[in-house]
Amino acid sequence: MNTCKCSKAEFDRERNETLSAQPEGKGLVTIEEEPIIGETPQAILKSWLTPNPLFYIRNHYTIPEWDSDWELSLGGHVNSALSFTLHDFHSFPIQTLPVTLECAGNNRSDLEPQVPGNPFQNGAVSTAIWAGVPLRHLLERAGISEGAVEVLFEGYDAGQPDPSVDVQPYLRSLPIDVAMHPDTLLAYEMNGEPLSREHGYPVRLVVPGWYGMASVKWLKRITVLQEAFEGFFQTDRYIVESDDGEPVPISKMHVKSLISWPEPNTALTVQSHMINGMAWSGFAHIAKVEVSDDGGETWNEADLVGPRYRYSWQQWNIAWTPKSAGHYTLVARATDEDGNIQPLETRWNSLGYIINGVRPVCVEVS
Ligand SMILES: Nc1nc2c(c(=O)[nH]1)N[C@H]1C(S)=C(S)[C@@H](COP(=O)(O)O)O[C@H]1N2
Ligand SMILES: [Mo]
Repeated sequence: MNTCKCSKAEFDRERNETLSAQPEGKGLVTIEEEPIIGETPQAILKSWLTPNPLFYIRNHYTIPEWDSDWELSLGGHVNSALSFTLHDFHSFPIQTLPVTLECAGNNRSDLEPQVPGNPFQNGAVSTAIWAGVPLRHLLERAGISEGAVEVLFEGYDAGQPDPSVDVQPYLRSLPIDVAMHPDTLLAYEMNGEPLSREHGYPVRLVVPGWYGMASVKWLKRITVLQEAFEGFFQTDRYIVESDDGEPVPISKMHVKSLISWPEPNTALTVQSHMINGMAWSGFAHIAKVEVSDDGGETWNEADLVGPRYRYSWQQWNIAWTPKSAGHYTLVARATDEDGNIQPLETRWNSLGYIINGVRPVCVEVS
């Protein structure tokens, strides 16, 4: 397990560095100004849904500019190429779905040794009720031709993903079966509001259960492919190495939990406290969450509370009364209904993805 960031000075320095970049009154903790990247302050969340202004933002490039006549084109290996205006989108029946998005690099700052990349703490995960049109309706209208294997999504945003690489749009593909899944959405609303510019206005992809990189924002073009796509964001990024050194693309979110309260280094007294947090998995419902106050020696099962949906995180809480004054290391670990258990240790990888090992929260009880 990661060692606790137990020294108050060490912890304060870390947090102040991030918070000092945060404009007064704004909720998101800024990681980068341009392109905008910010994480959710989990401790102030009072609800299961993340309010839109507190939903984490992860952009690779500057937010693209809009003219009024946006259109989404759908072509490639289809019977008839089509294009859709926002008006066309509103003519399809609306589908709503609560979905948790987690950036593959969430908790990167916990990795030891450190790796380059956005130094997220635990805030690059948020939940919204998305509304839009299942992608399959558009694909069915165009008609997928024989031999198609993937669907490629292009955003309006573009730039150099790395100084050594040419300017290119944000491009990601999905296997046909995922693209045709009834829950894969082309979303135009988030928590009942039109998508904001930060989150992909006017229409974005939402791929439930997958890490956030799959949910392409500011959609411009959808292309049905006869071959697997091998772009930068699928071959140079969003991959981890398997045990035999093979690159494996990242897809579903691994089982994970976070402690929303208490925050690290909270000063508590010897009385009953309600520890609470969130747990999620891209593979299945959360089956249980266990909490330990001794760094993982002994565990107690928490209550699963609040709404329970397939693709959104699960709230949990547990009453805890410390036996005496002293120093405690609180940890939570989640298990999903497929039997996946959140590991005690993250599998270190050089790009810093899938950081789902339990995260100790040290508290002082007096
Ligand atoms: N067009 C486009 N789509 C994108 C990105 C991007 O940079 N450009 N970032 C991806 C990544 S890495 C994540 S984690 C999610 C973040 O979505 P959010 O900013 O709405 O939280 O968007 C994904 N979709
Ligand atoms: Mo991400």
